[in-house]
Amino acid sequence: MTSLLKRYEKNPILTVDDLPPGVGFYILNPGAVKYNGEYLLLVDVFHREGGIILWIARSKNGYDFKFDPAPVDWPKMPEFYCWQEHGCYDPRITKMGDEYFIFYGSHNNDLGTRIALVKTRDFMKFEHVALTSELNNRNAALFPEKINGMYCRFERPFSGDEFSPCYMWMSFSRDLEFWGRHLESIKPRPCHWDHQKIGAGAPPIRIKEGWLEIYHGVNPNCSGSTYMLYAAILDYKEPWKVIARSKYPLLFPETEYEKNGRVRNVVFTCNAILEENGMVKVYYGAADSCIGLAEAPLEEIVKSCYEPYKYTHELKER
Ligand code: M1P
Repeated sequence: MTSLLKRYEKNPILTVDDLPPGVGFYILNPGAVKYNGEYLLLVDVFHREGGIILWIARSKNGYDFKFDPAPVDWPKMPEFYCWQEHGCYDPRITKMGDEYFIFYGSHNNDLGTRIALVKTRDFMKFEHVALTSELNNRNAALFPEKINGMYCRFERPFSGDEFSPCYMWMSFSRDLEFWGRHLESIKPRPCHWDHQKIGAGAPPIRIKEGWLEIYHGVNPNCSGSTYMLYAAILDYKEPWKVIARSKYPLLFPETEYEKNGRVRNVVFTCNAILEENGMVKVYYGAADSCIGLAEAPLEEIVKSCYEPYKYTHELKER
């Protein structure tokens, strides 16, 4: 294995078999947070009745997780939006003060996805905040601090079909409902594996160099796409400015459970946790089917962002 992030030896840490029998088909892409002395994963579950629901799994040590007996009681979308939510997925959790804000993909089977926001203080009761985007936008991740007095987020609008090139934008808000002042942010890079489409992974983590963003980069191939994780460091005050960026993926599909499943060759994260000892825990969906954990020291992730690109195209004489 050559990924910089090292997989937990007992991966996958959760599969659909850890849910009560017969509930769902696949689990994936959890939001992750440390709350009240526990690690919580807010997990996407492809429910057998149709739609994607969210279900919490808890752990004392960050490695051994157990699902709650019942799914999350997710708040209903208010009728005045005239938007029917058939599924909620890819939750990204950001703590601000005593509240935890969760951006997620609000999915309508006929129309597609918009970004919605829910908040909680205790991971028991969840409160709707707003439907916050137009159609065909997702991968929203809220910064844990205001930037120039405004809430700030990554978002990932896309046009055309799911496979059209698209990338990360930032937007700003005074009230968490209406978002504007859109700015282009991290973009695909030619000649790298993140050259087709990219989207925010974890909400940014404050580090001494600025902000650490772990994002996914997608590379198309003749049997689908490969999803990999990369890192970028952003300027603290002007986070749309990329200071450094990992040249090589931090994690790419190498194991059986990442290469085979509902969607092949996917590693996809919604939250990373920086531990007090300097380790970064990345919880991720594998092949849109189960959940893995991979870790690395923050120092090494940062160093990888400043590494020169060593690729050389050597033409050998025959
Ligand atoms: O199937 C891989 C991923 O595809 C989508 O990601 P993106 O928005 O980058 O295209 C999402 O549906 C995600 O849930 C899924 O894991």
